[in-house]
Amino acid sequence: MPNTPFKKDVFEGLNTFPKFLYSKYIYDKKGDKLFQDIMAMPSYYLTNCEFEILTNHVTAISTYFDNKEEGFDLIELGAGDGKKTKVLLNELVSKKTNFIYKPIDISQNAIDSLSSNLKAENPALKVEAEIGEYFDVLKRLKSYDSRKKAIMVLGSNIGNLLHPKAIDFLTQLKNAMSSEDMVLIGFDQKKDPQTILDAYNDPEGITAAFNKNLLARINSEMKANFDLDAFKHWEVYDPETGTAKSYLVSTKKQEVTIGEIALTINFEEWETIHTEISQKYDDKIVSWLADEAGLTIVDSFTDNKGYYKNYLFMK
Ligand code: AVI
Repeated sequence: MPNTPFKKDVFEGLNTFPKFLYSKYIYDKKGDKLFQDIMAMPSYYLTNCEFEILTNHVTAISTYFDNKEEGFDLIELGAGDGKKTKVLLNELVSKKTNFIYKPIDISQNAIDSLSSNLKAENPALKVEAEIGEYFDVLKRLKSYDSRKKAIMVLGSNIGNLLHPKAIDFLTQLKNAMSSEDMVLIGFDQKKDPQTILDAYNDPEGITAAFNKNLLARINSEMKANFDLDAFKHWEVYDPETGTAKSYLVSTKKQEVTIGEIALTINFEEWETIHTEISQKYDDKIVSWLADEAGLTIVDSFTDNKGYYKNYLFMK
């Protein structure tokens, strides 16, 4: 019987019709590396847009965060490699701000390399990293010390959640916040559908390898025999709902065995596994999500093209 959350989710997702797997399982060491490669692709505009926003609005954002005598904790959920956050960290350190940076990520690899990297680059910075899933961490956040919390969720990571889950996430964030706390969240915006498809379907096949890393992980961690070449990465975008969806499509009728969970799965030719959603937003959707969660939008910042927006919320 499946005895880990990953195994349980694989068992359930591949026994359901239509089949699905959760994108959070893409991120092992190789998945992290592939995501770094994605963020470096010019077609994956999200990274550069958010970098531009944080660079151009660093003074306004740090002024919102740093308005308390006793300082604050800067908590980042899903910290990744921290490239964008460094803009803000450098500004805060250069102003001798009283704060501790608390990056939180599901990936041990990401946290390890971020912590050593930050310490080397900026010895004056106080870092207290944690490993964990968003929802678990949010529960723990409540019991953090009583200083002001400035929370950041960058990279449009919220876009990997369906709206009900995103509302749940924002509600838990709100519940973990006190009246002076703030949260800055990145939301990728609706735009020319072609631009979005290009971001998730690069000709080099980096996104395909990233998506297929789910199968590679199942192969290596659960003694499975997925033939990665017999699946095709496929991206669709619905401009009406703003939802981009990733699939792995079986290019032939095939049988796959997953030894560790004693599961044999049959795929018809062109049968799909849905693997990820990457939601795109506009102001209306973000205000609706905020209302549902009991959060208020205090300010928002965008890039020159209006491709991406960071919204600042309080409760
Ligand atoms: C992490 N997340 C916000 C990325 C996204 O844009 O949905 C993951 C990703 N999937 C394909 N490319 C990047």
